[in-house]
Amino acid sequence: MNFSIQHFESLDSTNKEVLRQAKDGAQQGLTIVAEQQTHGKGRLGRKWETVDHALAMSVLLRPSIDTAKVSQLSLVSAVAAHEALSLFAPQTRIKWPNDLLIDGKKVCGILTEMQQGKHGLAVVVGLGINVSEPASGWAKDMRTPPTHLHAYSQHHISKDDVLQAILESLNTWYSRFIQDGFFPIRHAWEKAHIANGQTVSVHDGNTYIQGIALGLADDGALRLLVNGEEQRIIAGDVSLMESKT
Ligand code: BT5
Repeated sequence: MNFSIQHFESLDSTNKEVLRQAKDGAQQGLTIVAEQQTHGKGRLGRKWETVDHALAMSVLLRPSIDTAKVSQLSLVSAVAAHEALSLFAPQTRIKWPNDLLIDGKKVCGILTEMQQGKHGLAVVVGLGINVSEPASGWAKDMRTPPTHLHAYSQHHISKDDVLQAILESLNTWYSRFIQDGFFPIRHAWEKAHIANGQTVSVHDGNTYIQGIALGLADDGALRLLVNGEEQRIIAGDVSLMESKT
């Protein structure tokens, strides 16, 4: 994939900018990076804080896949981000579906969105990565305690180093997904998952379900053992019971 990178000082949201340009026919590989986001988006309508020294980036993909499989691209992105961030902090782990944690603290969040238009299917993968300690401090009400890459590295890390590492890994794992399907992604994801075999609590917006995380189903759902029976979780937030993340 050829990445065409555009840098902005400030945007509402890098995901929104990619979707705007996709509507006008932008090609796969368009990458939007912003220093600031006034309306950074999390999943399920939540807010993403683009603190200073953070990387906010979004990449446009135009896969020829069934829209039912688009959610698998979130897991492809998590595997790619895991590989890239592990270069700087080898302890990085994935928490379902696509949070990246170090020592149980959140260093990166991923939001995948899609749009159908006259130029076909557009999928945007947006990543927010905390690179260094924000001078302004963190918001108080984060659901999972936040952290940054520099806390785990002896070396200086520039935002551009992180951007390049993410794009390289995304290219590798996206190509693998397009050529070989979800199987290799599932395998890599499970190896990097923080909670396999651990008791977790899943909040689906209404209720909390407690069970043992078994791994991923073929379609990317979380397999959870609840009272001896396997359940599939399609959407929700996972907390590890042991570490309360
Ligand atoms: C996510 O949502 O983690 C997806 C975040 C994706 C952000 C990127 S930045 C580039 C691109 N453009 C966008 O507009 N979005 C994407 P979720 O799992 O819903 O987590 C959101 C929650 O994470 C918030 O409710 C906070 O508790 C917490 N949070 C917000 N900012 C954070 C930060 N900088 N570091 C750690 N946690 C944060």
